Amino acid sequence: MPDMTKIDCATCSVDPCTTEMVTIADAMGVETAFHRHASQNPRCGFGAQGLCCRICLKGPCRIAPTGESRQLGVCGADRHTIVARHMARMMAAGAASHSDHGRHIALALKHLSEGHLADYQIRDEAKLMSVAARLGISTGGRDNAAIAGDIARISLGDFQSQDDSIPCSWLKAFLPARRVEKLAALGIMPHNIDATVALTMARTHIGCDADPANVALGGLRVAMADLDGMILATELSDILFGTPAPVTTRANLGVLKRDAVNIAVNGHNPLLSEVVCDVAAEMAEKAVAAGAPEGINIVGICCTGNEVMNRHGVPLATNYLSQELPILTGALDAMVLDVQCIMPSLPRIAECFHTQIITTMPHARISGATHIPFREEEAVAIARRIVALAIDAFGRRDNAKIHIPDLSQKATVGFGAESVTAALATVDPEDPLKPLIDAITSGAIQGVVLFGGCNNPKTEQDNSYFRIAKILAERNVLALATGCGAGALAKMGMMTSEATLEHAGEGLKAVLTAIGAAAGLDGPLPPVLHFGSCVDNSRAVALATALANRLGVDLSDLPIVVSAPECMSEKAVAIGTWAMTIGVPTHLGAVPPVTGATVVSTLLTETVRDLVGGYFLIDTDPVSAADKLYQAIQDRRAALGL
Ligand code: SF4
Ligand code: WCC
Ligand code: FE2
Repeated sequence: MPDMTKIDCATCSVDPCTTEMVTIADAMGVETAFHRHASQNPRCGFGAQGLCCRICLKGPCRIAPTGESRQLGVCGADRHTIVARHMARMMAAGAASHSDHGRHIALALKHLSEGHLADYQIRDEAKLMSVAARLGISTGGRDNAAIAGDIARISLGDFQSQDDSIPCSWLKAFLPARRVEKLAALGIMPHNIDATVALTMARTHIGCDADPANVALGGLRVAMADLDGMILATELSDILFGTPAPVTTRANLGVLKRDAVNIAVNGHNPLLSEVVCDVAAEMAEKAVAAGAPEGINIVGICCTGNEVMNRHGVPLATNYLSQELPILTGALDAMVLDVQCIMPSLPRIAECFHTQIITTMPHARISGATHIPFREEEAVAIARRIVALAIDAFGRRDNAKIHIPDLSQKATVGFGAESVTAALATVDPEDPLKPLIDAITSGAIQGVVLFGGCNNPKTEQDNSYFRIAKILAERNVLALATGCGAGALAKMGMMTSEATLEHAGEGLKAVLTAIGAAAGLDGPLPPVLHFGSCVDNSRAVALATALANRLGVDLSDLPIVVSAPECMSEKAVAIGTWAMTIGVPTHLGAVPPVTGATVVSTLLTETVRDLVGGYFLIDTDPVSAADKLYQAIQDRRAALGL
């Protein structure tokens, strides 16, 4: 590839498989995200501060962050308005993405309930019943299809209601009542996901909402719509595919097998990957006949990976930033893509190898990839075609090019509100949350941190997750993790009993050991519990809400914090914003484009605290970020009198 910027990858990642493979890519002249990152430097200072407006064709307008000259865009918008509009649009894009995924699952559940989807079943009847109870749907004497139909109808209602005095059903059913009332009083409880996304686009059009605080509040409202879409995506996926329970698997590129047909599933939506997993089991003999004695090996990347990892123990190959690298092993036969966080460069890299890159969704195509349109009505037949393509590709492997790093870490995954409650119930069946509350009250557990968000090459891949997690574990803070943060911590060996023994402080270690023993596990629970994909951040909200309701407090009173040390996507911006809006101090380790506007940056890091209880902590240094997160936990403990 021409004009490739050569890099020294010694510090591009703390993941040894990444540095090994990027070094090989560099030597081969194959450009990866790490190379492209280097070639983008230096970045434009206006854009980095959020001061480049491209909302209308009079622009782009670039505004000086200080001084008297060029203070306004052509239309008269000042830097605060420009920054606020840009951030609100990022939140809207995040909400649109998560809720597009949620809508897809809700429509699948609707069609299943109508008898149109022969290839899917309701695999988790207990979850169906608990969701029905939560949404106020009667279940007595009714069949599962009818109940599922009502659940789908209420879920799709969150995309349709035109009465803006009634909050979205899932938020109302899911959050503590006092949080719902508080946000409704502030005008930041959405009534309809799609309408809220559309309103955010409308209000940020040239010449509309120019009050930066008002625009930002609109951003909080659309971020809450993002949460609604995530909750329903997660809960309905559990009904269709099962609620995760603890399972031990492995993470990192060493999960690829020389003697198997390796298929990676990458993206977010489990509707396709679940069926690919089932079909692969059935087609193993065909792979053996094609010369792969170990059959078919499905591995995950990014959040589709997290979904099948947590539900079925499918090993995780890697997370977002290193998604190109499995191709470079020369042993990946196909990568099956659905939606979101998929690098458009994958087919270019695959050109140098035999790997089939397969796109499947009508709104997520990549030139150079093989497109096999996915339809739920024919899911099994389509999955069989995909697996057959992978088996064919296996026959075209060049064995001389195979280089699989000899490294993967054990990871016990499959957590969520249900499985944590089940594990706690082995200690106290009468009152499952009591052991956790007792541990927090006594200080054995100081608080809980949720790691979420992406990889961002502006910092060493996975490093901040690992460092913050270790520091907080030593200080007896229990960690949950989702998305690419979970991928990072799984790859770094933080999801094992051994990690508890090595890194947890005495109090945390004792609690995790007691629960592990009561639950009949081999050892202590891990210090970092894998809570699933990005949409599964709602699982952490479910657990926090259960704790808040049990204690009779609001979410903003709990000693819980969120950390997104490598946030990158618009979805991560939306997630971080709703986390802060439901009352949680939220750390961002990549600086969002707000620094050019003091009105917006002060609002999001300070003023908003008085309104909703949560706030953003922006810090690129993992050690001081860990200190700030710990201090935020201590502030909450002190306010609770602990
Ligand atoms: Fe410039 Fe205003 Fe148009 Fe933005 S909306 S590009 S500031 S004229
Ligand atoms: Ni969620 Fe971030 Fe990964 Fe994509 S998959 S990269 S938004 S954390
Ligand atoms: Fe994700």
